[in-house]
Amino acid sequence: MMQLSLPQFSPLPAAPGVPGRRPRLLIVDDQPVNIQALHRVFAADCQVLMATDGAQALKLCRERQPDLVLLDVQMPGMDGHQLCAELKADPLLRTIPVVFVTAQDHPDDETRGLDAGAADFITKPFNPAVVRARVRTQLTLKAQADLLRELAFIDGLTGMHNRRHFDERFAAEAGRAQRTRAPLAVALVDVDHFKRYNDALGHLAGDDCLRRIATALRACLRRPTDLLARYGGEEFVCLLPDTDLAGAIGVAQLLEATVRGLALPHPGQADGVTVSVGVAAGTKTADLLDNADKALYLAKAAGRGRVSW
Ligand code: GH3
Ligand code: MG
Ligand code: MG
Ligand code: MG
Repeated sequence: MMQLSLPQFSPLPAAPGVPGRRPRLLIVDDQPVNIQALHRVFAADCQVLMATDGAQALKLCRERQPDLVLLDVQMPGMDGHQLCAELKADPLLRTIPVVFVTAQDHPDDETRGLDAGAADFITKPFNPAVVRARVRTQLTLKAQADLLRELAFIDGLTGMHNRRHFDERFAAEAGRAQRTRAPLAVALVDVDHFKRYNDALGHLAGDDCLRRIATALRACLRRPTDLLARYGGEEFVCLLPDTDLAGAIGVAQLLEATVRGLALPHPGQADGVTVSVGVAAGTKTADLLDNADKALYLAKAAGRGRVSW
């Protein structure tokens, strides 16, 4: 068998998130020999995922969130254009750059690929150094875009996700809950009598109190898909995919007990700083936030420092 000697490549940028994490590439092609050829180009410094059809590729994208997809056009079943369109229609997957790698080099094919949302277009047979250079460009752009998104979606006081991020994730998870009939739950957490806290101890102490509560709440969540965000001033929101009402009430009770357990002194409450939590869950997601808000009102009216639904 012919031995391919690879030219010296310049390094690929580190993937965003964990420092030093190798970029994760997904190679999709119905011909294993084509996958192998691309695998050789990236195996040394990338984490390489492989799929031989569109459905398998879509599943891997959902489960593993690759940093970039190298995509063949002609495949039986779901072809490259269809897969690209699916990725671009999914709010959780649309930021993954798609680079077509194809034997079709007619301008019409290229235009069709770019119109479908592809970031770039490489024709086969490819030159390994050119493929790497193009992938490097796309990975750099993706890392910069991820960083900007991260900054735009983080709350400055607590370091947790902000309302804007929550709204995006809520819309995506609500759509998924309706499609899959898996229940979605939300818990609204509101600090009790926080105006009195500020009035007695000052705003800086209030800020510090919110940071401590945020850290404690964050430690309560167990699943990687659970989301905690700052919803507004002294309100936090917890989004729990695949969680029914009973499960969400359990999480909410843990949130309430954890803040109580901090035993932060409160100027007007003998048992310290407490939160009230309103919970709602279901597959009908249109009224979910409204219902959680109504439940929160019930918790307040019933005496605060408790969970209602
Ligand atoms: P309730 O138990 O009914 O929720 O009473 P509350 O006093 O917590 O509710 P209210 O909505 O009347 O007041 C919320 C207070 O939260 C007033 C506001 O100054 C304070 N707050 C909101 N955001 C911040 C913040 O970022 N830092 C500080 N220190 N205080 C904040
Ligand atoms: Mg093919
Ligand atoms: Mg409030
Ligand atoms: Mg409050």
